[in-house]
Amino acid sequence: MSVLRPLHTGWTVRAATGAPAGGPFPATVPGCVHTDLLAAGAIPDPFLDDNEERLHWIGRTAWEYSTVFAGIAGDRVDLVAEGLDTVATVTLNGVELGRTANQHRGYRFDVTGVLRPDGNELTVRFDSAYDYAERVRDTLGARPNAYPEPFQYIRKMACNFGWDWGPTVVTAGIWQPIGLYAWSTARLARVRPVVTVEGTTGRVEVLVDLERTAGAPVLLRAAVGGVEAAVEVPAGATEASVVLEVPDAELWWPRGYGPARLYDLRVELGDEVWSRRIGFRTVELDTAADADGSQFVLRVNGEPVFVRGVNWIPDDAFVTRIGRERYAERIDQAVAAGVNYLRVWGGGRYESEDFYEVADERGLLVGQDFPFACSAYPEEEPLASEVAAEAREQVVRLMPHPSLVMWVGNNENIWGFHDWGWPAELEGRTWGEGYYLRVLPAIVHELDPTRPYWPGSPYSGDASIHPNDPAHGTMHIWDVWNTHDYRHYADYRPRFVAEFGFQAPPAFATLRRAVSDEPLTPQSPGVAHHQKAIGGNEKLARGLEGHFPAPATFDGWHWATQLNQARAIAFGIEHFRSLKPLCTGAIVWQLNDNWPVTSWSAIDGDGRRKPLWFALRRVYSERLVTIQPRDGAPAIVAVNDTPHPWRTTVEVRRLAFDGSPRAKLTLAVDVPGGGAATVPLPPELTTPESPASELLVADADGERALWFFAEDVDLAYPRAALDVQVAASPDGVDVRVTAHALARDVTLFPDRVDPAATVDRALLTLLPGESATFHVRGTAVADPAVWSAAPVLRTANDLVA
Ligand code: BMA
Repeated sequence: MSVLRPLHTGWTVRAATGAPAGGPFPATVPGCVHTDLLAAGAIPDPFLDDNEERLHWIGRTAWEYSTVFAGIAGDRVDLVAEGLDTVATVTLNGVELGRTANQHRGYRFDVTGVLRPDGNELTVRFDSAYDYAERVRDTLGARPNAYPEPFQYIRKMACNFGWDWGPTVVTAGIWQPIGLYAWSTARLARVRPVVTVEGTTGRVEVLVDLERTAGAPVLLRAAVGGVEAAVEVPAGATEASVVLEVPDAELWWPRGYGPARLYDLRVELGDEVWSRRIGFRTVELDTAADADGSQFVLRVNGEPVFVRGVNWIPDDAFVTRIGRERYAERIDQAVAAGVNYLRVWGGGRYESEDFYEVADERGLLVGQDFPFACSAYPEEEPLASEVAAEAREQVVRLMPHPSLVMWVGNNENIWGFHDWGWPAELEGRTWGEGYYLRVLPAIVHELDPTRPYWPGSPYSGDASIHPNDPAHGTMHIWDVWNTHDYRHYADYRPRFVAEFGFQAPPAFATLRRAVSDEPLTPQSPGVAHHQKAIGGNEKLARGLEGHFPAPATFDGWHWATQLNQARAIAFGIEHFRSLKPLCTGAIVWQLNDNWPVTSWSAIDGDGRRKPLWFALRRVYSERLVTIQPRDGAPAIVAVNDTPHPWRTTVEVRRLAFDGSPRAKLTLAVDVPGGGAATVPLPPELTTPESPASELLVADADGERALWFFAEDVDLAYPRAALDVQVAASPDGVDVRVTAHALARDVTLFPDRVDPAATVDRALLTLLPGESATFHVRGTAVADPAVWSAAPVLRTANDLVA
């Protein structure tokens, strides 16, 4: 007999040390203290204006959660806490059950002798994470960190202490489910399904660890895909295994290669049931040396997959607010942009079951960083044991998920050691190298030998090679955002770009909701507070130089910087994809935000898509036509990420801005499955008579690539002459825009009309005489005047003319 009883009701929280708002307040479990205080009306919303600044005391306070509940009967009863954030003392009926200091672990306490039939009092006291981390720092010695916060001295999500896109909200609370578990004889302490494919057979070796109260034999059963197996576990044994073989198993394929077939795997011990959805697929990371350095090729079921990726950060600074629906919405936004890979960045968490289940279903690939980021981590106690314990737990928790294809040791820490002056500051102290090169790979290899491990992002595969060497393994490109123009992406010939990014403000409606400044300006206090990057606004302005004139108004700044972000990242991706197969992946920094902020994201903190998202959808199309410089002249490059050959006809035209034809050519292009083809163009196409007022247009299979012979600032754009007609539709309005002169990057901002409204396309370039319909949802406003003018309707022409 086993029974699980959640303990999620009747909780209160109060400050256990002096605090401006002490409670007790009703508490949500799972949850955290900030959201409890917010729900009680005890604090203002930390995401609005600069409220965050006045709430740092919360992270410096000790908090006590308590509840009273009735007991349950059993031979053995455990209190199971799947996650405590972070420095907790757990007490039941006055008896201290244990102390914990790791957000990334779960805990189980035997409460059989302590539990009463009724009136049980459970308290979980959380000491200040700062106090703990600072004590560890003072004991072990301070080490370098890119941020002035002590997050590397405590096993708690780093970005909870703030980041260059996130608020500092140091949380405490019971952040994962908690409950009582009553059982007898034996229970499943750990289940490890090792899933492999042999020929056409899908194989699952189910490795089980048992915990026992009695020595009696127990029956272990497992089933998958109609195949069953059972074994009697003899009295006293605490390990057992069964093997299941599914003949002619259907494979789990990543998006673009085939269906993401999942199988239910069910494991039973007595009446206890453990079930997960698994997928049969193989994964290999091929880092073989070649003439250009060493490659970084991900192969799934033997097929090399070009990674069209985005970096994923926790989708809310208060992660306990992110439910299944929110995960699905955000991940589906990535999917709709053509993304096939999510990198779970190391300043966050080991992502949730919801995240991985959605990724499994969508056929997405996921690389999970171990949570270490941008700082030197001590390898002494109390951290060493915590790191090993959490890694063992999390590798096993996530191994059923077919979407998980790679473990990565850390974010930028090996790079930091090489380039950020750490050795001098460290004076011989540890910095985490042992975790990344020895401890973590050994744990992955021991517990989940089916998955590749890579020591860092970035990493070059060998300690003697610079970790960010473009010719080897993965690299991060940050000089573009920090110091260089975005055309500098083209100077790189990288094997795999795991981070590169460019900032822009969030959608106007998002900024307006979060900031009450009147008027809003790029420098007004609330807008400035919602920009966390050092010199962020100056870098935005510098990034415009040579592309667009310095904007004179807030609306001009907002549009110009959003457009420039989209242009910069599209420029980078088209270049990296055109290098296929030299380059095998690009992961944009970053998909999402964790509050309303100016950042590198494609989707802002309120879930609104920036123009960058629409640019991604174009350049992450599995078949891409792009025009790239080759031997000093523009050439057609067709990139085919599908496994099937692609034969297409490309019509290339050189046109004057007024639409008059200058030259034309029709090309038949053959691109092998998974390949790319480059086709040079003859001089009559590549040589303009007037570089400032001509362009190349390449049309193929409904996709269009453009080439301008100069930057926007130097182009003789006509004043955009757009006709706008609006018609009601069942869920909004259709806005039909007709161009009478060349109109570049035509974009509608429906959130300027109604914060609830969204649009299905953006950044369309219309040649003279062309029309496009923008389908707007969520508003009934049908007055054409509203949809015809800035700041609702914008073009690149506006910024220059
Ligand atoms: C890299 C990332 C993040 C950071 C981003 C932008 O360092 O790994 O740490 O947010 O650049 O600065």
